[in-house]
Amino acid sequence: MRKKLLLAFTVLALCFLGAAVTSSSSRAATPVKKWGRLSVRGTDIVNSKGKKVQLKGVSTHGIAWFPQYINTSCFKSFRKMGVNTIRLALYSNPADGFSTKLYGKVEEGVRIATSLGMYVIIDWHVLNDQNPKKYQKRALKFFSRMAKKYGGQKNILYEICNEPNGNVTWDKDIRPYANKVIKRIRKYDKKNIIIVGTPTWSQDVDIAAKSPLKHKNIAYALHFYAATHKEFLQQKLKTARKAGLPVLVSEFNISDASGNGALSKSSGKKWMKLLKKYKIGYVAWSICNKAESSALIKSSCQKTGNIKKSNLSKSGRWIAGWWKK
Ligand code: IDC
Repeated sequence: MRKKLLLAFTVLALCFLGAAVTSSSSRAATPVKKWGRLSVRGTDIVNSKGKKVQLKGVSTHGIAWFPQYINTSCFKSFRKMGVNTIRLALYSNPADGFSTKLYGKVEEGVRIATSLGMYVIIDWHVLNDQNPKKYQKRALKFFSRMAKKYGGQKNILYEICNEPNGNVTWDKDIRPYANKVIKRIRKYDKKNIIIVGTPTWSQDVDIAAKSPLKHKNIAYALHFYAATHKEFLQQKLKTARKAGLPVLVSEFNISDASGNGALSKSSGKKWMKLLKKYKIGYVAWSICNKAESSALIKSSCQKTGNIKKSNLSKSGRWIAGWWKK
């Protein structure tokens, strides 16, 4: 009799404990639960209730090079630090690792971010291929596949050309490319935000502002590396905003533009203040431990999950200081 009572008591106690644990983990609403589907209204990105929100994200490095960071524990550790968005960078240039075999990796990343209630940016990472038109056919196929799969989800953003550069113009190249890709995505996904890169490594938002696209829920990319890009680029942002352009900083670091070199915290601080003033979201480059100063993880750290603040590099720690502000 005593034994039975003890058993019943233990079972009951375990049930209580279980309930307490589940309710405490589900009590902390995920970013997507809190904000729902995002959209663009005027110059701002707003949540499902129309309130301005500021995305705080981290970008993978090229997923051909650092696929190991695409795992639940890794994304979760960034969420814990205050990150609400993951960007998955798929370089579109074969010399930079592009392969259709990586589509599965992108999808794995989307699945993980979704299960964690995080926003996810699917980034077609045009860089050394310069002109997004170069692999336009491939981009159309890629985004058809993604939009068909994820068009019904609330947490998806598409970035259709990371950084056009070289002899590429907004009117001749990027705008026509964007119109084609946006039209294709909108066949399957009527609402989620599409981010469009701008000329000169996604710096010329002032030029895009002169002839913006006619579609809804479009944001324009501004990328900065604070040790290189200072007042000159901030001025472009101000000009674009004045003209009514919705801008998102879908990539930045406080290193120099090579992704390496000395950090500039003072320039970084000016940027952060400006972004806060406008409530512009920002996504840090990049989740890896490569020996370059823009890597967010210390190069001595071999962990690919359960990342703590103490595992972050100098740039990582500085940037992480803004995530909970
Ligand atoms: C850099 C990586 C570097 C890699 C190189 C490949 O940090 O390890 O060897 O790409 O070309 C960007 C790009 C981003 C760059 C980054 C730093 O979007 O792909 O990553 N950067 O150069 N724009 C400005 C800087």
